[in-house]
Amino acid sequence: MAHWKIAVSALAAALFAATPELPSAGEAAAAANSAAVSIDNFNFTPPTLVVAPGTTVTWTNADDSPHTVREKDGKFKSAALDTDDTFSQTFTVPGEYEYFCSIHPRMVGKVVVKPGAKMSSN
Ligand SMILES: [Cu+2]
Repeated sequence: MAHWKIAVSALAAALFAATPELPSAGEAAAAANSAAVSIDNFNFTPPTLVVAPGTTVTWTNADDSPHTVREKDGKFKSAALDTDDTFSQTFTVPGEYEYFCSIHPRMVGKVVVKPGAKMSSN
């Protein structure tokens, strides 16, 4: 894991070196801070999403059934999402945010906000 992060950092540094205007690594990370969760077949995918603080997460309902995204303590909640509707939430405070679908409470997911987390598309 540590080696992977070093490799990514090195790659990022190489990319920045080739760019005329050199953003700091922090600025580059902030600019890229978005992530997606799909709601499909009564599942949140990925079920656990790890993001850096400042990331905007967008849920998209790919199901024919309506779903919601509701944090277990009510920190955020969407309206009912019909097919192809989206809901976005920006996470600034590190922590673990467990959420569920209030229409189908067995549908659960989690967003983990962790400083230094790299963008992940899986
Ligand atoms: Cu649902």
